[in-house]
Amino acid sequence: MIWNETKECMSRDEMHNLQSKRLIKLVDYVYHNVEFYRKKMQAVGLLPCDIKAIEDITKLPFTTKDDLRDNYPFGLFAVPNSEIVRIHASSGTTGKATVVGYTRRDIEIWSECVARCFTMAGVSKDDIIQVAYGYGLFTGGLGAHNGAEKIGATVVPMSTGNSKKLTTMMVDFGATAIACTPSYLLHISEVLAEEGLLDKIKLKNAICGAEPWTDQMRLEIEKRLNIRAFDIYGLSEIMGPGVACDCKFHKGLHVCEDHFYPEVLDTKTLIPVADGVLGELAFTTLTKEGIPLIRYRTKDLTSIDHSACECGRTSARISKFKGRSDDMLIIRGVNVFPSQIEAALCELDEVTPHYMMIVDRVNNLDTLEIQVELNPNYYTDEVRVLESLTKKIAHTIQQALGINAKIKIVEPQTLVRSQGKAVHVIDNRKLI
Ligand code: DLL
Repeated sequence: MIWNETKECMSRDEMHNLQSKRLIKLVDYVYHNVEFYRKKMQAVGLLPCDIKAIEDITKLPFTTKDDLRDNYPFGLFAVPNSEIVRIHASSGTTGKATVVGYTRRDIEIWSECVARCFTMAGVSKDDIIQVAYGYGLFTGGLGAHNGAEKIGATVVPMSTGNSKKLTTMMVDFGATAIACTPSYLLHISEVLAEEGLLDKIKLKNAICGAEPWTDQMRLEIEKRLNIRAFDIYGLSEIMGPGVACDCKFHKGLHVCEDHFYPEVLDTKTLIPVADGVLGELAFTTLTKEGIPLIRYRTKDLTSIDHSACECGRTSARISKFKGRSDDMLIIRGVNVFPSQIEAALCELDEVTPHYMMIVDRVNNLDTLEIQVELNPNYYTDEVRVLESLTKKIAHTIQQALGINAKIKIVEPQTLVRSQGKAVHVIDNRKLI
């Protein structure tokens, strides 16, 4: 089976040859089946025969989310609709939805990749796994579901929407694994604590993704639930969850690079950067039939490492994501990622990692307010204690971000809990 250890341990040379072979086939495939790519290649005088090895990938033009939107809904599909067995789509909150179509073989490969990731995260056929990503057009639910079934685990398709039912079933069914967003798992840990169920669960592993989260947040979740948590990455345009996942050493996410060729690009020149240098991640789908994408710019910021991992896997690893280039806020000229606040708050026992950033502009000056929730164990309404805690948080945030922020401490359970991707920023400047 493709998702077992053997396949992942192919040598770098073997991987290189496989990627080259697959890229040559892919370019020929898109040239003859997708008008968009044929025109793009013709525009730069490129023919399929010009691509002879994986290194030639840099000759090919990039693809962006706008290209998907401009060709909405099916314009980039490489097969007739009769070959497509499933459609997924992104939410489209900032424009038209981006639509992706899968052939039967695409679904099989997707399941294999998720199975590989879940195996890396310690899930086996003996596990009972609650899938608490949303089922529907979002790829999280069905993607995780198919991968877990492929391993032979017992899948409980919870989806999102009812945390109490989830925690009750977690206890009653003896669930040993869960797949959901990290922010939702943090919330689940609170519900379990409130209901006095923490010592009744059998949970061992969590596979969390779909949004950026820090190592500090991972350690917090692991401590609260006494489990091991793993980071799974993916995006609907490329496949869904299962593009990459971290192993028990947590030193970067192993990319399923026999199917998704990763490049990290300088954000200004778009030239691939060396290992270890931060840049924008781009993927080429080496085996996808439904909607193959060439050099798709993800906007996700990471670095790449091609050295072998302590776990023995030889696949390239991408560093944990700081965020997307379009998540980065510029506040008073300083670049700020919401994940920096999460990391800073995890250092403080008095507060929870829940937070909300409110960015505004007053008299042409950017202002930042950070609402932070008090840890219920430290609950106090003594003004002096709160004042000194506010100062302590402000200092920690100042050290982490390099700018001052107004800290507003709010009562436990005040900030909205998300069941899918968490929203941490209200940027009122966009409305001005
Ligand atoms: O979020 C697919 C997914 C589902 C991945 C479940 C993992 C688990 P989209 O809705 O298309 O697909 O959003 C993709 O989410 O470009 C990243 O910005 C972000 N993202 C996904 N996984 C991670 C992660 C799914 N582990 C976008 N860390 C991506 C940081 C992530 N960001």
